[in-house]
Amino acid sequence: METHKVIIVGPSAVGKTSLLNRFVHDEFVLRYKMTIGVDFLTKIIEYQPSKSVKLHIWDIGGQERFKFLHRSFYDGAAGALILFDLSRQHTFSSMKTWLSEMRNIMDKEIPKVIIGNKIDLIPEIGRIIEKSEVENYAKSENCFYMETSAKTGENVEKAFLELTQCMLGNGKTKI
Ligand code: G3D
Ligand code: MG
Repeated sequence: METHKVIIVGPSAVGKTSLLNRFVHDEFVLRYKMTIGVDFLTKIIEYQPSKSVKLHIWDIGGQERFKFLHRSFYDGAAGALILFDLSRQHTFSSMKTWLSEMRNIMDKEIPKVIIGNKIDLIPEIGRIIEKSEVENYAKSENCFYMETSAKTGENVEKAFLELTQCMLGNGKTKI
């Protein structure tokens, strides 16, 4: 089976590890220990009826602060999820920094999905970042935009599916 490397990036505490655990193990674990080092998990995804690939999904872990280590993290990645936290305004701008840094480090363009995570908190706290603003930004960066909750599982599978279909050129090859 084909294997592709996918990376999950973004500022600290936006839910990267939670999203990965929700997708791979279908669980939400409260009180994560801070992830130490770079870790990856594997999951097989059916991206078209009877067509599957294996994803190696890398979690930047607690190394968000040690940006000089990033090159090997990005090496060979076929797609990326870039997260921010819908409940914390400043994570939207740090996510933008992440994206531009990623473009500087990587020598080729790869499919990217921007994720606004923690959508489950919106009914409680309201929208603090305009959806249209994020959508416009994503469009200008040639990225998809999706909103997820690692807590409830909303859109988590969809986000990985969207990215995988993008990576494998689904749509372009359809007749
Ligand atoms: P990170 O890997 O990006 O650093 P984590 O983020 O996955 O460690 O998550 C950081 C905190 O956000 C955790 O809370 C986690 O439970 C919470 N979280 C992650 N995803 C969601 C979500 O979709 N909804 C809500 N409501 N919370 C989420 P603690 O309190 O353990 O720091
Ligand atoms: Mg983490």
